[in-house]
Amino acid sequence: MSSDERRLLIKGGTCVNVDHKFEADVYCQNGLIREIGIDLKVPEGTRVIDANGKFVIPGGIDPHTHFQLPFMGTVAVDDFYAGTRAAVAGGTTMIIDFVIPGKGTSLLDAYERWRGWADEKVCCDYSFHVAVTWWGDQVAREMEILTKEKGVNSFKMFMAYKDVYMVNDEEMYHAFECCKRLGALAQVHAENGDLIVEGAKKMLELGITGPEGHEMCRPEEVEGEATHRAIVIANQVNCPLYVVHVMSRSASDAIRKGRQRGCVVFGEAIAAGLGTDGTNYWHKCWRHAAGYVMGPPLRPDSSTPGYLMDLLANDDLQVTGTDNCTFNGDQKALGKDNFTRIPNGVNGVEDRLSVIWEKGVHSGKMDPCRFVAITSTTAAKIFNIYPQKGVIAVGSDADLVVWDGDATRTISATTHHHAVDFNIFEGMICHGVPLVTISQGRVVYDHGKLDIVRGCGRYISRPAFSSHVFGCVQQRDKIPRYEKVEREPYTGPIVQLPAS
Ligand code: URQ
Ligand code: ZN
Ligand code: ZN
Repeated sequence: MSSDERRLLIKGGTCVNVDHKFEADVYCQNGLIREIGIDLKVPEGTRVIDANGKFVIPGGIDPHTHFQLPFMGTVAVDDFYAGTRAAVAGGTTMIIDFVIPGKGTSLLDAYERWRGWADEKVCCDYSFHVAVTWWGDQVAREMEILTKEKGVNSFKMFMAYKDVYMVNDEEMYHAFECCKRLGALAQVHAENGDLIVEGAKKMLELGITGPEGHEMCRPEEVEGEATHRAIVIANQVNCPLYVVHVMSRSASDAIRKGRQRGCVVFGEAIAAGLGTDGTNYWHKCWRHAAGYVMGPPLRPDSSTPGYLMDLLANDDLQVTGTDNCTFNGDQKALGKDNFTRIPNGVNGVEDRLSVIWEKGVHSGKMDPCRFVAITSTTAAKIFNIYPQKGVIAVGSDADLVVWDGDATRTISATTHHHAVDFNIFEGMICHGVPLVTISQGRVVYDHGKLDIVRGCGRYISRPAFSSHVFGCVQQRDKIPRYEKVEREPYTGPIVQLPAS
């Protein structure tokens, strides 16, 4: 692409960073933000984007996707091309996906396999978390290589999906110790996997095979208990913790209480949990109900989405993602007679920003600066790619969105850019519309028209020891937590035990 086309002036907008809003033009060249100011003079041939009366925000960062995940006997239908296509159409310019090795297999081999899938397809920048689905010396060794040589600074442990991804408390303890030593963030899928198995048996014995059984077998206390347990285990090893897809009052309250007592824990809400709820599992249409099946389930308490948004507004929850892991109707139908076989996962990557603007900013719960924090900046800080990403600043990547906070759009599978044939937000009207998405200084989406290049996204390495995460952790290690009591030896009587 000629250098002229890589010269871009976003003119007349209201720029929004996490700390303030300001009127300014933004000049970008060759993928970076070069100048920010009023009435900028720019070189001939610069492409001008009119942002008058609109916001200019940092491109969204979605820290939780599963594109083309092989899962429950099939493969998620949004692959790295369709998934990142949907992302940029919705104003997201970076995603962080998950490498998930099978139990007993190499984390490094899985990382290389996932890189092969993604690099040739992504339309925007991306990175990978890596899942730890088993424990042993090899895992520790490979975690070190991934952290020091592959730019991975986050590892996810599943407390659910028994016999598939699930690790037990002892394995999680050792994985947390390793994360802490490496300066990597420990992430958890927090549900009690043993209770889920028993709960599912109970449902099926009662003849409850439909999607309603999916929620009833794992009610929110099953998520809340595991969330609390993960926070305690992480705190015992002084390891920072990130709880993915917080779906309930119980889990979010465990995080809020953990933070209040000084634990270093971050909570991630997802678009699905903020924009819809678990009453859909009781819908009479099986395909509709199955379309909402994900883990942890959406909650039937219809006040939950508003509650989670309130917590995001006041920083009791910190980040939003989507957990985008999509399956068509014929794939969901693998579980038509048994809900435990319905591939778990829903959409979100295209609609996250509009759903959160509608439910968070248009509702008056938060301002545009907080919106930018929870959709971009905080994720950049947590995953240690700030200020390269997540801010409108000179020298930062030119990942930007011209955002119309007043316009509305109606969400539908008939118009979305996903590969999947279903949208959990079908028919929802949202204030907050991306007009222009700019990725690496290129216009990739312009008033409904995509201009993407398959494979042009970059893998973004993420250094260890993010100060936003580890800022106080290392100091805590210097403070003695345990001290021995010096005392005279005991010389009294000792009971004689039978010689067994
Ligand atoms: O559990 C996850 O995050 C992955 C396997 C996606 N599926 C889901 O239901 N959340
Ligand atoms: Zn999960
Ligand atoms: Zn997930």
